[in-house]
Amino acid sequence: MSLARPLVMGILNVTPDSFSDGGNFDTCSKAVAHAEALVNAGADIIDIGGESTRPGATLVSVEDEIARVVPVISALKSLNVPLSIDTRRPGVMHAALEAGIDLINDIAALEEQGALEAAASAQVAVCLMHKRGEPQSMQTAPEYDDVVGEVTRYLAHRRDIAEAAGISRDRILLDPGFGFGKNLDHNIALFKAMHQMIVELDRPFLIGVSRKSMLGQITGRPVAERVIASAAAALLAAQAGASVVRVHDVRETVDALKILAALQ
Ligand code: 7PJ
Repeated sequence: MSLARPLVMGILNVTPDSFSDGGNFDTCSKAVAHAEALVNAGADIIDIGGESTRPGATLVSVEDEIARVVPVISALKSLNVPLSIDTRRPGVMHAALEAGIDLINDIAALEEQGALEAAASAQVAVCLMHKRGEPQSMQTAPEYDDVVGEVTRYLAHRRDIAEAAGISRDRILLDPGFGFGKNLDHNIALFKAMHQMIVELDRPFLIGVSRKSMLGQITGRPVAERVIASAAAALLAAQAGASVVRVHDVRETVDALKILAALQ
């Protein structure tokens, strides 16, 4: 995958609505239709997630997560677009690799027992993200002495551990993890330090701020009205040197990045 221009990763949540559950045909076909729309809108990568990691989300079993994502991965192989799995569970990683995934996007930076080995067992890319605490409780008063320094050191450490486990440098992406155990001041400090962190860590960055509460806190808008704020933030991330932006609103982000490429 070339990172010569910033890539747009489209978010595909495979979480069943209300009463249907994982492996459900309706859930799968809706997800596939949404993925096709993301690709038509210009997505370079599709990020498939079967576990909600939003603040306060409830846990799903490994079996349910696999039952949700694997049929979707299999159905999307024919789209010929790189596929990413958003998971922190080694069991899900193995199943997704088997189904033909190209990138493991782990909000726990391969910390779970067996995750490093799972990722190293295949020639795929990995994204190592910083978070503090667990999604269920991480937004209750996160504290740092020096958020930029602490996140930078953590990512350097996980980068080195991944390399030592046999994942080659050119397959490693890093992510400061906006909103994962960070308050608005922390998120702003990290965003402003992004360029410096990319230079210091010497790895491509993947940035996910799409529709997140930090944008709601800045604009005062509810989640359904954060499209412009999200595209603006994706544009600024790309300008700061991010290699991949993870977004819900692909068409709008692609337009914003076209403007950046043409007018910068
Ligand atoms: C991120 C993610 C992110 C990476 C989620 C949401 C929460 N993976 N998965 N970075 N966020 N790498 O989209 O609001 O920021 S789930």
